[in-house]
Amino acid sequence: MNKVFNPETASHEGAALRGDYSNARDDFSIRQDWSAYTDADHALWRKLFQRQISLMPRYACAEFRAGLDKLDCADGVPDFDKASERLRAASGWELVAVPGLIPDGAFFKHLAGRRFPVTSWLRKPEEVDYLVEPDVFHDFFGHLPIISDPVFADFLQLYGERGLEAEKRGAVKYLARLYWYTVEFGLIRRAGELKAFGAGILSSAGETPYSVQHTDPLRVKFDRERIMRTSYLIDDYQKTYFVIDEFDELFAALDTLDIDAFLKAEATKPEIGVGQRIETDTLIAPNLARTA
Ligand code: HBI
Ligand code: FE
Repeated sequence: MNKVFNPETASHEGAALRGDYSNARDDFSIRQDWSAYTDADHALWRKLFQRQISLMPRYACAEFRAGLDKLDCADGVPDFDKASERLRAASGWELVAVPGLIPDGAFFKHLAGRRFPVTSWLRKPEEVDYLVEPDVFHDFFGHLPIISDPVFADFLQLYGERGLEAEKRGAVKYLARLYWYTVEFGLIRRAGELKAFGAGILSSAGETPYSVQHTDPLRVKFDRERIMRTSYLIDDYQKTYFVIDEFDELFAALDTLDIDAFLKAEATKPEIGVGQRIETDTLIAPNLARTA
């Protein structure tokens, strides 16, 4: 998610834990306080979980599904300490609880240390279908499963490292686009079929089938420079998705990125709009919709 952190406008209404940065440590982490979740929270989690899990066999990549199995989180809002143990065993990552969006620098530092910041509060029942800021369902269900894949896990750590570097050079905006179109809204092609791995897709009941099957959005073969020049929407389904074939492509894209060279050459070219197609795009067709 890519909204600028602003404690002045951070929401204080609603569930006990929402948007309360007052107890946050210097690194913006907090204690999860699992006992504060209500029965209604756990019931809402199960409802969200059941709706998404039914979509996963058809729309999520195998690595995401394997990671989700390991996290064992069907029964209610998960206990972060137990989940950290499982993630540590799978790929050497853990999670830290945060009150919501945190500043870029703090976010990058956690990723560079193989800690994924997970928002602790859960949306309200009237928000089941739509939320602009991340909550615990988006962060946990959407992000954590794929982090148990070793290649993706290393890519995300490297993103944190390169993010810290980008911050010093005033290039966070371009790194954030790479994150948006991969970690949040990435698709992968497997045996000619599109599957999703992005957290923004896989935590959304509507965007999960939309991203893979709908004929409206553009699907473009992964292209680092192209993505870093493309703006994005935070409050609607994406108009463009980028497609990889292997998670190694993500790691390599960051590993070989020369931030200064990008700023000098690519960043001076015109910005590419959401849903805009350019000449060099390799387009990829959606999966044909079949009845389940
Ligand atoms: N904070 N909790 C949280 N989650 C995010 O996804 C997040 C963030 N802060 C900054 C941020 N994302 C992005 O702007 C960076 O990836 C650039
Ligand atoms: Fe996210």
